[in-house]
Amino acid sequence: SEFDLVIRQARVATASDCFEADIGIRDGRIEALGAALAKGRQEIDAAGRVVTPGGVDAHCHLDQSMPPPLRMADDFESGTRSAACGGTTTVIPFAAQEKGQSLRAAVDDYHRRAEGKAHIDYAFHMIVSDPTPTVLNDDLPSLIRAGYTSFKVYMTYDDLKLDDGQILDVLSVAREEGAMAMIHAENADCIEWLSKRLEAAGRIAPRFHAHSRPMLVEREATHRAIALSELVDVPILVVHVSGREAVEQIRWARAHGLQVHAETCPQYLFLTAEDLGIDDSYKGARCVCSPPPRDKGNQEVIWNGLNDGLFTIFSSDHAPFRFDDPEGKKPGGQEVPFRHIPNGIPGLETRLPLLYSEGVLKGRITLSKFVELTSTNPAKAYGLHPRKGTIAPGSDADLVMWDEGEFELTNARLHHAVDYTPYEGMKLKAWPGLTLAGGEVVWDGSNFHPRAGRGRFLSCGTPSLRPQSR
Ligand code: DUC
Ligand code: ZN
Ligand code: ZN
Ligand code: ZN
Repeated sequence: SEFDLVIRQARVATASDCFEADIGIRDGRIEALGAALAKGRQEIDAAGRVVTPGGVDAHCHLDQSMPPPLRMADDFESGTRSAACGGTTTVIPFAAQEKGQSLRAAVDDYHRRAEGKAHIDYAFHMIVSDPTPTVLNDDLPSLIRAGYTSFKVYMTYDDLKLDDGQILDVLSVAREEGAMAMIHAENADCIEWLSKRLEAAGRIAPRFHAHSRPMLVEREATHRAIALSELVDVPILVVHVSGREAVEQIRWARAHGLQVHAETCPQYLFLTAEDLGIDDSYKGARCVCSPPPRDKGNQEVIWNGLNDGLFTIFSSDHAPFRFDDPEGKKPGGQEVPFRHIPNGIPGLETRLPLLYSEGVLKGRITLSKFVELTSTNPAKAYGLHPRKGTIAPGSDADLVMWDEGEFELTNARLHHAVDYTPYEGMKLKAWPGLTLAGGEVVWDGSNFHPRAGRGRFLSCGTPSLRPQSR
């Protein structure tokens, strides 16, 4: 029978191959790949154009509860809109447990936040902030079995952080149930001690955020996270790795045969600590995130790690706060000391074009490596492969067709609800010219095609990343 849609003569790129093929789509799935496929009711000519699997953004924050007056700018509607226009077709944001709240209540709460709003498919990681006996013995194991097969733990942030004993407890559950544990590795006490000293000395401008979290703070916590994972004998994934010192710890772990996966993000390739300010201007608040961006030398270390297999996943860590807003970077309308600036920068829509343009088209990584880092590996790590993360018969018809040319990255181009992009003015050589989600056009290169509720909740299976060899 007839295809719903045929994409003709695409340069199909997967994590393992690049080849020319027609892509036949029916009922939202890829049904056939091959030469001269039969006609479709709709046809798209992709001659000479690269087609990649839709991006899987496995680290983003949407509509996550914040202490008042703070509020995230993007909910599941605007966040998934922005993602789709940047070539991402699956997001995995967080269902964050608050202290005193049951983990189940947290998951239910985030389902309600997403219900009927998402333009693309979504799953959830849990954030475990209160590992009570009930959470450890009942909620966490049963939620993992119910399709929430990953969770994040924090070593810093007062309202989220776990101590080492608590981390060992939750890692034991991950081992028992085969879940993927993501770890935010920064030493909370060092940050607290440095922050107090800086504040006492009147050093409160946004740029001092970077001084309060130097690389050793991340290096020590990364090493400790690795040791905890070794003790429990369970793989971990170290999220948002910012530079050389954490990378050295991860290389050390791999050399000792430990299963440590690593994620990095665009801010560690394209921003430096100078973007937090070279003087006491408040503008730098826009780039306050944790860990902070480092320097040019560290950007090169991250590029090398992307190319040589150190990194498993490239995510945005989209954490959307408006700059000129009492709910955002100016809490209550005030320019506040760096400690009170909400952490995070937007990046859902810019993640793929930045890496494609600056990585693939500048020869720093191959096209297959791009697909692996942005789509295939995140799908595998969180149990969504091969439904997501590849172009193959039976996979969802989540695809991106790339335009090459001159694209100035400006916030006016973007579809999030944030009032800035940290990458304003960058000249890129590529941008998604078409995004298909479940076989439907959501982005055609000029226009967004909304259908809130098109995105479905994805129950995650067992993580299926291959063991690391280096
Ligand atoms: N750091 C985090 O740990 N989460 C959200 C944003 C940020 O900067
Ligand atoms: Zn984090
Ligand atoms: Zn994050
Ligand atoms: Zn259109």
